[in-house]
Amino acid sequence: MTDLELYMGMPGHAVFMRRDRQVFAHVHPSGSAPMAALDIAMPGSDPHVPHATATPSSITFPYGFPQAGQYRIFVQAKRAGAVITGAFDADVK
Ligand SMILES: [Cu+2]
Repeated sequence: MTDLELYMGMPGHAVFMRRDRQVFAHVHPSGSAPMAALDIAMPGSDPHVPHATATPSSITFPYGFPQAGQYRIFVQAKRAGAVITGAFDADVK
């Protein structure tokens, strides 16, 4: 894939959400602290400030599921000017 573009300052965004909504994480390819934690550490900072201007040809999202359960994972990226969204299900044992 060579047409990835930065979207909101990042190559991609992923949300991991357990079906009962007790677990929620917004993750970027570079890894991500919870936004609430970032805001405490760096008040007013925007986690979507880009770390790099070059977009990679593929993106991965580092995430360790903290608890078992049924998860839905949403991924957003921008390709050739269009934002694409994918939804995936994961059964974490
Ligand atoms: Cu994001």
